[in-house]
Amino acid sequence: TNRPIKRALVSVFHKEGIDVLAKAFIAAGTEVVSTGSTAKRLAELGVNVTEVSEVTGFPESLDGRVKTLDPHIHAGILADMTNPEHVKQLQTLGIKPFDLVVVNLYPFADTVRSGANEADTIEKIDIGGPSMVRAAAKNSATVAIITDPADYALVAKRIEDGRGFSLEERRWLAAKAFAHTAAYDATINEWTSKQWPKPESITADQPAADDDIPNEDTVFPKAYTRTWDRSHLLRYGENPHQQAALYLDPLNQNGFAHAEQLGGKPMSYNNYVDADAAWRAVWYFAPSIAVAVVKHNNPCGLALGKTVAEAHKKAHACDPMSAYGGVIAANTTVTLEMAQNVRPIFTEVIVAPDYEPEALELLKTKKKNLRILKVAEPPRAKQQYRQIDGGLLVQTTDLINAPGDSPDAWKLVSGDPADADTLRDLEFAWRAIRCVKSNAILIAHDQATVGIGMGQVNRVDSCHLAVERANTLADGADRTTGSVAASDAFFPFADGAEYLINAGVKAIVQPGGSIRDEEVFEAARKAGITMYVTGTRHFFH
Ligand code: 93A
Repeated sequence: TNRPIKRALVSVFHKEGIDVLAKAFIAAGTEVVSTGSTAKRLAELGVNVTEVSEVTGFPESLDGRVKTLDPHIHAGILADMTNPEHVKQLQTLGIKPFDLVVVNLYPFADTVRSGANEADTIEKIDIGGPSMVRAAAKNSATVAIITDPADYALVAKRIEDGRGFSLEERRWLAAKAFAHTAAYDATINEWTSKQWPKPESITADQPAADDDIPNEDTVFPKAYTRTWDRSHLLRYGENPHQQAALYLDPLNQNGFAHAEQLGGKPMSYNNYVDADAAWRAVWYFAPSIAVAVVKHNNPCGLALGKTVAEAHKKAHACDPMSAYGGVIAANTTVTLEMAQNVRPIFTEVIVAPDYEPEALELLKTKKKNLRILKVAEPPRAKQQYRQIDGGLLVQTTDLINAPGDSPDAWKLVSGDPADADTLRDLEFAWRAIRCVKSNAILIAHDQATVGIGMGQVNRVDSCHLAVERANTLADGADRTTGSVAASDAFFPFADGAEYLINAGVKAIVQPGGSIRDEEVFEAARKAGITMYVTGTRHFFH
């Protein structure tokens, strides 16, 4: 089934690497047909090349929009040379078949990324290229299609040794080519759907949508299918026996995954997971100055401060034992003072929008293994994806200002209205709870966490854990009395709330909504503590 490569069609945007092909074409005496600047480059490299316009008898026109879109080209690609009827027709039409097509598409994503204007971006939507790629991939019975410059060396070898490709190999190349054009179109689709939203005039003339159906434009997983650029292989995945790689979103180049690394060892898979969680956590508090310390995707300390150094000190004090080997994120420039405080603490990653030069210098020279990341922009991903076997779950991200986040929207269900300081702590706790894995209970004091109970399969265990952490970690000092508590979802029974009350918290904020709400409120009233319900929960699984 091997078909030697006698005639090739080459049309590539990026010309890098085609010298390898040129050498092979020359050595094997391959007949080469090519578009404008590709032909020019191949000729410079000594290839005896025929211009597409010579084959079509039609000039490249409309600013290059019409180059290869011509039956003289497409019949040559699509003729199945194992079919005698096709062979006969080509002869009658005076068209010669291709054995190989090499295409490298207009760089659409790069053009968007460069900030080009709309007209220039549209011009970089390749039409002729994908048509050739899809035609050649469809006709893998007789044509080999190359879209990946990484395959140039392979194809050069097969041209030179005269073997060409087997049917199996051509089919594999075709599958790769279809994946390439599908991802290319998905990227265009994502850009156009952002650029050209549905006009009011269409909405007005469409029948009313069923309220139960979520807004498709918001949740449809376009971003998942677009061209993600592989950045690099990671040493391993979550465990050393798992393989892993980092892929970058070409349309969100300022996101966390594109962080600039200013020092330290290469990032690992788990470093990325934890640092991303820490980075998201601190932005729930902007414009206040916030620092998060994260371990295993959960905060072991989160705090606000008048300075970033103070915020870090408070966050670290929540659970100094767990902070060992953690990830630190700040939502403002890391100062020298903070860097000095971080220095003695074993830390895997630090991430921030920027660093004072002396702070960076200190961290780089005194903590050689510390991975130092600088990220250009706060998180802005609007959708979250989770793979399940055989499918994909998509949801819009938990909003920074969800309904019920502001104390103005809370309902007092027990005790006196909180004074200003208590309310400030309650609001802090309510904001912080959303980055703690459910079931989450968080005890806070002075805009800092003092005890966090996370990831338990019942709420009362999370209450126990939060109280225990608050007190034992402070060397037995009582950090719960006079603190406030938040619960990410309602208390199904009064037991959890009672446990917190007995430990001494003075106020609790929780969503409410349990059928036993009254029992829970009653427990708070009996103890005379303040309880607010928000009406909105912040599960995080
Ligand atoms: O504008 S196009 O969509 N119209 C075409 O007919 C066409 N044929 C090839 N773009 C077209 N191409 C693209 O031109 C190829 O995909 C490749 O990226 C580029 C190569 O052109 P040149 O050889 O002039 O650099």
